[in-house]
Amino acid sequence: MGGRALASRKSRTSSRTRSRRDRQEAAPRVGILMGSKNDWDVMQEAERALDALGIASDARVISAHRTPARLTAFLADAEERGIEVIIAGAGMSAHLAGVTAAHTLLPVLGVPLGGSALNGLDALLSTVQMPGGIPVATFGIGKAGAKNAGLMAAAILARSDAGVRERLAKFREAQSAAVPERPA
Ligand code: RP5
Repeated sequence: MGGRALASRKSRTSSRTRSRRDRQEAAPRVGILMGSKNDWDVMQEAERALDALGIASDARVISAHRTPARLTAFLADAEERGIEVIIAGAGMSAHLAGVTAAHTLLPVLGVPLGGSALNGLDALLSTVQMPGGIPVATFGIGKAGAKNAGLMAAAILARSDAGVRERLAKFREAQSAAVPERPA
């Protein structure tokens, strides 16, 4: 093969390798599921927390009740696609986190959402009262819960990823530094 042809083949190969590597680096490690598109305003807090720590996530509207087939399809190859933790937020009679946990061995972090006649107490109890054998780690109702679920997902990843651990430590330092010593 001539020099030019070889060079062009090398460059094609290296750009193929590069784009494959780029895709791998950007591959989502956390799935953020929510029962309705109306949950996004709250669940975005989880995405923001992960984003700030350089962790790619994949947000999907998937309801345990309204789109059960979409849930099983998402979970069928989630691990294979590189998902390591799943955050599931739902309101009312919230079964999303529990049904998700039933279909995967990945850790599932449940976020109960407000907005119902019972202000999220229904979702909190539905999410937290799992029968023994299928665990869901349950967070607070609403935005603080979604944010903390994102941070907990990061803490889980940090156990085997020094870069995430370092960014998490820096986030904590910056958070402490931003708290004034006096109220005014
Ligand atoms: C749940 O029911 C969803 O997670 C949402 O919080 C709640 C109401 O859904 P929409 O009627 O607003 O779509 O499944």
